[in-house]
Amino acid sequence: MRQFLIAGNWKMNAGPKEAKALADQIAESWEDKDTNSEILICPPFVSIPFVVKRFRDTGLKTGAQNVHTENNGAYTGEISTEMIHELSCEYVIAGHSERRAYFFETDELVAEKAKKISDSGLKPIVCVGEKLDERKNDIYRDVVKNQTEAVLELLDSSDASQLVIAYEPVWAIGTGETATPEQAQEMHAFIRNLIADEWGQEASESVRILYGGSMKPGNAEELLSQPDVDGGLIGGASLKEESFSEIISIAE
Ligand code: 3PY
Repeated sequence: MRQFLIAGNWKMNAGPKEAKALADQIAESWEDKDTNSEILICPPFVSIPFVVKRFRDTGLKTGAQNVHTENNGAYTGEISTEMIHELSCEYVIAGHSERRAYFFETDELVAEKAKKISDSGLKPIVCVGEKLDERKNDIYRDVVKNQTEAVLELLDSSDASQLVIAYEPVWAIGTGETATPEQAQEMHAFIRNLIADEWGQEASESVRILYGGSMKPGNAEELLSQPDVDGGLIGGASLKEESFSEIISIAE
């Protein structure tokens, strides 16, 4: 039985002041919740310490949105897994489509990041997903296959229970569009089959596959009820306590 992971990706939103206030609201509403899901927030780097501090002893978790593959050195502007570890984060997102699009991250680099995250004892949330033209041209399965297999080749089946994959169709990010539950389930099952082919059935059953791309209270129930959807990576709706809390309740 896979535990749901409900993860908020704040992207480049919520600097320290706003993050403190939002973390406070989330932690307060969490006090009355009785949930079996794992709840995670990934703030911008500068806000991580404030969210970690507020979430201490609550069971709520904090993660980072990106990482470099080296431990330290002359990489101006970058952050290492060791630094993220030191902040008491548990997860790191790798290969969000915005990083693939605006920072030219390739499948190979994303896989290297996932390997580095995993080797350092943190848990990778690897984002995969096709663009609109790739869906229209019916090559979306090939795109997601290449993205996923690059990661499966560098990691191995012993990493399965720590690995999270987020299927985020790019055409559903920041557009208000969402994949239908059937489209999401088809792709989640497809990804799980790729894992089974590479690592075996048992390992494939322990990898959590999240849906991302405009998940909100209005569509969360249908998406989360699909058999291969193990939670959500939530953008805009995680920046509002009410909508994030509502998704957490729906996940129950
Ligand atoms: C979104 O929901 O917009 C996301 O990109 C989540 O990562």
